[in-house]
Amino acid sequence: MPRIIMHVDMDAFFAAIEQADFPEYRGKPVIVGADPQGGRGRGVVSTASYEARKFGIHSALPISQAYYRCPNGIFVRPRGKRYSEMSQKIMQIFQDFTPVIEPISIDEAFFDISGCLRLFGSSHQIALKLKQKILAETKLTASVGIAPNKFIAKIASDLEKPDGLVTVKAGEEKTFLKPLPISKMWGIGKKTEPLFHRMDIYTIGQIAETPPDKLVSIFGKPGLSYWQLANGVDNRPVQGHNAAKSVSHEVTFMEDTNDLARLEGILFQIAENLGRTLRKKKLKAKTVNLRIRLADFQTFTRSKSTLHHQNSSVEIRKIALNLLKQFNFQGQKVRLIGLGVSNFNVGPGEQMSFLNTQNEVKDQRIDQVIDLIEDRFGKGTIRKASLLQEVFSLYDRD
Ligand code: TTP
Ligand code: MG
Repeated sequence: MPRIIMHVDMDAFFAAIEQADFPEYRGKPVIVGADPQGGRGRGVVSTASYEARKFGIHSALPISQAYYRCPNGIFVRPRGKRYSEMSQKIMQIFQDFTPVIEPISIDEAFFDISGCLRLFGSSHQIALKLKQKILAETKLTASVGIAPNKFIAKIASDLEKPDGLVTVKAGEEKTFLKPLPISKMWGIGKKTEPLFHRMDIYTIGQIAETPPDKLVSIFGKPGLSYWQLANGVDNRPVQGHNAAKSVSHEVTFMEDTNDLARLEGILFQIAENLGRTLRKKKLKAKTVNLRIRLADFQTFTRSKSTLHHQNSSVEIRKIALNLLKQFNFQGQKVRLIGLGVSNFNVGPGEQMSFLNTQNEVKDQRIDQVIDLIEDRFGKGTIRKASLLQEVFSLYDRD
């Protein structure tokens, strides 16, 4: 069954909030960022309204340049608290549609809507409903991309901005990607792009047609990802905010052992439990990880991924025993043995149920999303988020 992934990204987020809060700014070029100081200001543009983009103003442009390009524009300092508040409000609206959302920055998130079509008809209708709800509750517009995977959904949401809605159906992935410039690909930035150009490759379609081993010989391991993405293949699951990343269990021996039958017996038991846990949580895993610590404390992990996600104890056991068989004990005894599974997808039953459940559950989930956003900001795991934090602390006018 092909998945249906939705990517939502707010339009000109900070600037649109300014226009929503101050009606006199609507329809006008609004530039959020540093103080232009009559063209002598330092610092950069955070974002610009679409009216301002017509003057060539965009995120990260020096504010002096922005002033030069549009001296009559409305220049405002960022109001970080207000933008966070609106971000939370939007994430809350997303929550009304699905519990499985993956926020990836202050104004965008992925959902997996594979399980919810029965309730709402089509993915197109779901997207329209979501956009309407966002507009009604925040006076902001969002752009939506719908596709069989994350990579294409993200590209699709960007294509018809602002207020866009682009759907790519299963089977149409390659045709959709073919004419697009390589700069649209994840992972291809200013350094990698010229390498492709040197190979006379300018479109994603051309990457798809290049033999993968050639790409690997030039770009290393990422070469294979480029090739897979270019061919419309991307199996990454939408990671719900409370999704565990792995489940594992390990045993440390009182006395080091080289009794293979005993090691096998332990793996057998752990595999049984892991499979049961996965099935209970309606999760499937793609990767099985065997961990072994030898008598001299050297610790090794050996992993094997299956073609498909699975939650069978038998399958986990088989893979674990195979990994054990191939392991080089270096003539040493074993101190610790562990087994785990990772690389989950969420089972279809769990993916989407429109959340008309108790408010309590909903509130809990919203809290978790907020925690997640804050976690991510704090740790700076997301480039944009950490950048935002800097912007906030520098220019916040609250
Ligand atoms: P984006 O979603 O990249 O941009 P946007 O929402 O302003 O415009 P678009 O319609 O193209 O999606 O970023 C979200 C917010 O993050 C943006 O409103 C301001 C902030 N931001 C910065 O402060 N600096 C930056 O360099 C970028 C890219 C974003
Ligand atoms: Mg945006």
